[in-house]
Amino acid sequence: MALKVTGVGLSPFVRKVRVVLEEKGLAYEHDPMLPMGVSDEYKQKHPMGKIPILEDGDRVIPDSSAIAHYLEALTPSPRLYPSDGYERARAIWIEEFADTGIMTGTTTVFQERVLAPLFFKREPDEAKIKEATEEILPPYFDYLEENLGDSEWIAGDAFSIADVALGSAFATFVLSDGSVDASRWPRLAAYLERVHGRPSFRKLMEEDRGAKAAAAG
Ligand SMILES: N[C@@H](CCC(=O)N[C@@H](CS)C(=O)NCC(=O)O)C(=O)O
Repeated sequence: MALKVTGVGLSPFVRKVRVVLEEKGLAYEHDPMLPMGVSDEYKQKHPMGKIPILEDGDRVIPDSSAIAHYLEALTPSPRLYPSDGYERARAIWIEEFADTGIMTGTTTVFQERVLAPLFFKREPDEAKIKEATEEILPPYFDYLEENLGDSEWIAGDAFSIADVALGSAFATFVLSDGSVDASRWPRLAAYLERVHGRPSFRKLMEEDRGAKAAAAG
């Protein structure tokens, strides 16, 4: 069965899905569609016109979280959702926190530092970057630092969907020259190096850097 992902690779939600596919060793076709001016045909597949969607033959699944669940059922090994109920709930919570909490800060920095000059042809809004990096993100980093403790991964004892989602949100930040101060958040900084050092992330982050360089001309 042929799997197809639609959505530009620089999207953190598309990256999240592609990391899951890489981790599970699944081959797929990739259509790097931008989520602007999407066709009526696409809106029949995703009524909000957002990316990503996954297609598996005539099955269509919108939303990165729904797609990750589908891929887990399709290919259960390696497991990305902890078997223990509490750890599974924590993994799903951290995934949500990455997608809607961390992402509010990291996406703002990406929009201002990368998209504004390269695609919108305007100067970055420094006030928005300051608010994201000095007000929104630091308490979130404190929370992650505390939750990591001495663990290798954020939920349970193995790499999980929570690590995929956090790694993807932070990959957007790294691409925007954002960094986590290792003297203030040593566990988080080391953890992110661990996540981004995995072959799945290395491959896609290399592709991201290429896309950014190509856009910069
Ligand atoms: N909860 C969705 C979020 C998807 C999302 O917001 N995608 C952005 C790109 S990063 C998008 O399509 N934006 C276009 C729009 O909102 O119209 C998911 O996890 O897939």
